[in-house]
Amino acid sequence: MQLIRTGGTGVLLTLLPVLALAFLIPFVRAQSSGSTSLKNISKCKGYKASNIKNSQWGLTADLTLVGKGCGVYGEDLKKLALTVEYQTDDRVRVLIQDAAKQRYQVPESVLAQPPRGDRPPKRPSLKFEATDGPNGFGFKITRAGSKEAIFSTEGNPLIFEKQFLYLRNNLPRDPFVYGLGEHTDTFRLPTKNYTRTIWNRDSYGVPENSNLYGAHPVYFEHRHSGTHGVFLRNSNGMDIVLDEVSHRGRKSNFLEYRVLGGVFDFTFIAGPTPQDVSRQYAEVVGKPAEVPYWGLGFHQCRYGYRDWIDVAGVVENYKKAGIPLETMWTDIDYMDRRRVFSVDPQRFPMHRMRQLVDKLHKDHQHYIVMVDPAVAAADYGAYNRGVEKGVFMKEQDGSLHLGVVWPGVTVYPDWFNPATQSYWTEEFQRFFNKDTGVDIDGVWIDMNEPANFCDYPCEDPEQAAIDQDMPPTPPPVRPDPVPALEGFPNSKSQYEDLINPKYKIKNDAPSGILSDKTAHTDIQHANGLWEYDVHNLYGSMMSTFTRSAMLARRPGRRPFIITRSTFAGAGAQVGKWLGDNLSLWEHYRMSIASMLGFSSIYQVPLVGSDVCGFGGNTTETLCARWTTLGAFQPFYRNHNGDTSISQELYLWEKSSDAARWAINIRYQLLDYLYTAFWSQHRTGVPSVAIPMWYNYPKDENTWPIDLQYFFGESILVSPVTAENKTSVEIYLPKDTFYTFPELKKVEGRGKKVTLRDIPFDRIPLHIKGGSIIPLREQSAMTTYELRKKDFELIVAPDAHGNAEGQLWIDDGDKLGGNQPRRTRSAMDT
Ligand SMILES: *[C@@H]1O[C@H](CO)[C@@H](O)[C@H](O)[C@H]1NC(C)=O
Ligand SMILES: *[C@@H]1O[C@H](CO)[C@@H](O)[C@H](O)[C@H]1NC(C)=O
Ligand SMILES: *[C@@H]1O[C@H](CO)[C@@H](O)[C@H](O)[C@H]1NC(C)=O
Ligand SMILES: *[C@@H]1O[C@H](CO)[C@@H](O)[C@H](O)[C@H]1NC(C)=O
Ligand SMILES: CC(=O)N[C@H]1CO[C@H](CO)[C@@H](O)[C@@H]1O
Repeated sequence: MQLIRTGGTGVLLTLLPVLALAFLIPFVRAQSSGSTSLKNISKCKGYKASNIKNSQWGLTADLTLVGKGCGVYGEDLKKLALTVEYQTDDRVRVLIQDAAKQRYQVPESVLAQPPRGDRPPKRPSLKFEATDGPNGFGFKITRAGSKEAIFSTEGNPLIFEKQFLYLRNNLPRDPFVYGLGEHTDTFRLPTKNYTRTIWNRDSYGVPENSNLYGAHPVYFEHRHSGTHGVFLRNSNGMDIVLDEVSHRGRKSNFLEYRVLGGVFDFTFIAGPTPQDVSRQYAEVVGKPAEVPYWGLGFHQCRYGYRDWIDVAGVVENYKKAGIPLETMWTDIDYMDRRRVFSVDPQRFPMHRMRQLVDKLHKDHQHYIVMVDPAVAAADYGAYNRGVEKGVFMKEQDGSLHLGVVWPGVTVYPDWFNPATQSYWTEEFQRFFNKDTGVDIDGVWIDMNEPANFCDYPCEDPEQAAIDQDMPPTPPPVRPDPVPALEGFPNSKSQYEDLINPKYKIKNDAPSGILSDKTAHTDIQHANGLWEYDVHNLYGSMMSTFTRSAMLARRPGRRPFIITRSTFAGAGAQVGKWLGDNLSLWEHYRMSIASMLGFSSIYQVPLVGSDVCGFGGNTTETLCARWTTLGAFQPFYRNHNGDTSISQELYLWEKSSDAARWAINIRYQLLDYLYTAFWSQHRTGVPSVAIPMWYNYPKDENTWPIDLQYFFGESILVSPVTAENKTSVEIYLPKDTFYTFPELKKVEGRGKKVTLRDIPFDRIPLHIKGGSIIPLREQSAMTTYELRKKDFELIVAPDAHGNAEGQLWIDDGDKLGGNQPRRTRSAMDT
C-alpha cells in the first residue's frame, strides 16, 4: 500500500485489488382557491364511528353513514370497517374498507403486505386518533412525542362511494411534498392548483402536469421537525390534488385523494430522517434488486437501426473512437414485422444475430433487446402457443381482447392467468436460447402500460392498424450485405360502470376515457379481477414475470431488466428508464427530478434518462452536456428515436470528448457506484442518486433544489443547465467540499456561487468533506477489464479531519449470497 499526498488537501491511497472484502467504515375547512374544488363536498356529513375495539395491535371500529350520504358520484356505502394496526414502532396501517370486506385490494401476489413483528410494537412513534365533527369521522396521525399531526382529515368528510373515494389531509402552510408517481414536474411538488393523476399511460414526449408511465401512490413530506411518508396501497385510477384554502384571510394547504375504486389502505411512516422514511418504506414495498456490475457500464441504443450491419458498425465505431461501450441494444427493428419473439429474416437473420452476440461476448461486451407484452394476432409460434394455453386477455364473450401495437392487431398476456408464467418463461427459453437463439444478457420491456394505438372503443382494430401503418414499412433491404463482423373471483363487477365512472380523473389520453390507448377497463382477468382495478399493475407484473423468465435462462445470476411502466415495489424486480423524452434542454433538466423520484422515493435506484434525448433532433452541445450528466445518473444509456438524426457519441467532437472524459470518470468510480447500489439493496436507504435535502435536512435552501444532487453519498453533481451557457449558479451548503477530480478545497457558505468557464464536455463535481472514495486507478474499455485495475482511495477530510467511506467487492454477477464482512475505519489526516 502506498500513500501519496496530492494538492495539499486530499490524500490518495493506492491499494491492490482485494476480493470479497467490505470495510467501513388545527385546521378550518374553507373554500379551495384553485379550480380543483369539487361541488357539494362541504355538505357531506360523512360517517360516524362506533363499536370501537382496542386490541393489542391497534383497534377496529364500524363506520356508519350519517343520513343519506352525499351522493357526489353515486351512492354512498352505508357501513365501513376501520382497522388500525401498529405494525412496527415506525409504521401504522389504517385500512378503511366496506363492512363485508369484499372490495378489490391490491393482490398479495403483486405486492405482498409487509410482515408485522412477532409482537405488538412497544413504543410506537406514531399515534392514531379518531376525530369527530360536523362532517363526521376523521382521523389524525400524530408523532408520539411532540403530538404534532403529520396527517389529519379532521373537519373534512370521508366519502366512500362505489366508484369514488375521497379524503382530504390538512397540510401546514407551504408544505414540502415529494413523490406521488412518475411526472415531469418539479421534484418538490407544486402546492397550489396541482393535480397528480395516477393512471399509467404511454406518454410520448413526457408532457408536464400529466399522468405518465409509473404509478407510485406514495409521498414524503419534509418539515423542520422531521420527514414522514404516506403510502396509499391502491392501484385504481386516482387524482391527488394539492391546493390551498383561504379562511378569513388565513391560508392553509391540503392534499386530497379522489380514487375510482378499491379501498383506503394507508401506511404511515414515521421517519424522522429522510433516510429513515426511505428505509421504512422499503420494508413496505421491498428493497431494490441487486444489479450486475456490467449493467452500470455505458449502453448504446436507438430505434431505427436498419439491420445487423448497422448495429455491428456502431459497436465498431465506438471502439475506433476510443469510447467504452459496455452494452449494445436493439429496439423493435430486429423483429419480423414487429412481432415479439421473432427476427427479421432479411435484416436481422438469426445466424447474424448469433454472430453479433458471439462477437460482443468474446469482447466482454453485452447485448440487450426489447420485448413488448403485446403479441401479434397472427399465425405464428408465440401467438399460437399462447392461444393454445389460453393466456391472453379475453372479452366477456370469450373472444380475444384485441388492440393495436407495433405489429398491427395484437393480444395481451393476462398476467393473472396461472398458465402465463410458464408461457412467458418458455417463450424466453425458446427465443433467447443460448445455443439456438439470441443469447441476450439483459432485457428491455416497453409498452407495458399496456399501450394500445387504437382509440377507444377500438371497434375495428384491423382498420386502425392499416390507418396507422402498423407494422411500419421496414427500411429497404441492403442490396448486397457485406459481412463485417391470487384471486378474488367474481362473476360480476361490483362497479356500476367500468368504462365511464362518474368522476373523471385527469387522464391525459386523447379522449380522457380510462380505456383509451390501453387495454379496456371492462376486461375481466382469468382470476376474476377487472382491468379497471388492476390496470396500473400491468407493467410491474410483466417485470416480475420477465425476471422469472430471465432467471430460468441463467439461474443464480442477477437479471438486468429495464422497464417503462411500474407500480409501487417494482424496484425489487427491475430498473426503469424515464420513457420517451425529447431532445430538449427542458427535458435534460427534468430528467434530474424524475431520477430523484425513482431513486430516493420509489426505491427504483436503477434509473436514467435517454441521454441526448429520444424524440426530435439533438444538438452537439446538448448531447455533450447530457453525456456528462448521464455519466452521473445510475443507468446510463444513449437512446434515440427512429426519425431523429443519429446521435452516437462518436459523431461529434464535443460529445466524443465528453464521453471519453465522463465515462472514464464514471468507470473509475464504478465500484463506488456499485457499492452504493449494494448499500441500497441491503438497507433501502437511498445511496445512488440522492436529493440535496437528504444530506442537509435542516438547510431549507436545499429543500426545493432539483438541478443539483448527490451521486452516491459523497459526490455533488451540479450540471450546467441552460443552452450555450458555460457558467452555472449552484448552491453550496455550509460544509467542506473538494472539486473533483482536481481536489481543490472549497468551503461552502450556505450561499449560491457561480461556476464559470465550464467547457461543454465537462460537468462540475464536488466531493463532500468527510468522505473516502474508492477509485479504480484507471478506466478501461469494458467493465471486465476495469475489474482488473488497482484501487486508489481519495480521503477527503471534513472540518474535524475525519472521513469515512465504504467499498463492496464481490463477483458482480451472482444473485444473493454475498454476505458482507464489516470493518469500520475512520481516518484522520
Ligand atoms: C388551475 O390550473 C388549471 C390548469 O390545470 C387552469 O386552467 C386554472 O386556470 C388554474 N386555476 C387557478 C385559480 O390558478
Ligand atoms: C349539488 O347540490 C345541488 C343542490 O345544492 C344539487 O342540485 C346538485 O345536483 C348536487 N350535485 C351533485 C353532483 O350531487
Ligand atoms: C431532424 O433532422 C432531420 C434531418 O435533418 C429532418 O428531416 C427532421 O425533420 C428533423 N426533425 C425535427 C423534429 O426537427
Ligand atoms: C445557442 O447557440 C446557437 C448557435 O449559435 C443558436 O442558434 C441558439 O439560438 C442559441 N440558443 C440560445 C438559447 O441562446
Ligand atoms: C418537461 C417538458 O419539457 N415536457 C414537454 C414534453 O413534450 C411535450 C410535447 O410532447 C411538451 O408539451 C412538454 O412541455
